[in-house]
Amino acid sequence: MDLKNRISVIQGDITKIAVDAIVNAANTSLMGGGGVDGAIHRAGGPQILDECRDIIARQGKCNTGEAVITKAGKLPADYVIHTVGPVWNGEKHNEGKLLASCYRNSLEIASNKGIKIISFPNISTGIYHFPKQEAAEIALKTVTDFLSGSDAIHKVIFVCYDEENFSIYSKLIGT
Ligand code: AR6
Repeated sequence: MDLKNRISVIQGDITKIAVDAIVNAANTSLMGGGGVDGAIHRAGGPQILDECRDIIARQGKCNTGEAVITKAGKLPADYVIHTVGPVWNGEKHNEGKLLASCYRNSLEIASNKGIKIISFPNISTGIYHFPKQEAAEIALKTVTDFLSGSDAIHKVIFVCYDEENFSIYSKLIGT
């Protein structure tokens, strides 16, 4: 399939999206928080937190740039992939590379699970203050590179909550 048809953008609430997996912008504790993380745990119910607790007990905290997978509880999606974005600090700590790792590691986990359709929020661009334009360029480049190297994942949907991100992604994707 044409790469262009495999990437799309919509504006909305990622907890409402019925796809194989949605991605959560979590923190290293995996114990929930504000923003999209809070919304996912609220809507998905306690099963997600229970699985996160088991993961932390097994491997310790989830480092920035890494990702783990749980079932999605009461959400319409089947799985939640939790990834930890970098806190923006003026690119002093490799934030760009770490953000790219979030997207790449999430896609890697998804393709290993046989997931075909995955939705991403705009990782790090809320409470973690990553500049939105730069974050969108990194997200799109990382996803494009991954999809062009593998047919395992059929479709990636960027779910933008705020108007500014939706407008940035729409321009970059050309819709
Ligand atoms: N659906 C889709 N996107 C959303 C939703 C939603 N329901 N709600 C917010 N967003 P943020 P971060 C967008 O702050 O910057 C948490 O406390 C939002 O507009 O959720 O990675 C975690 O526990 C923004 O564009 O995540 C961490 O401590 C994007 O999601 C910390 O926040 C990301 O904003 C992570 O900060």
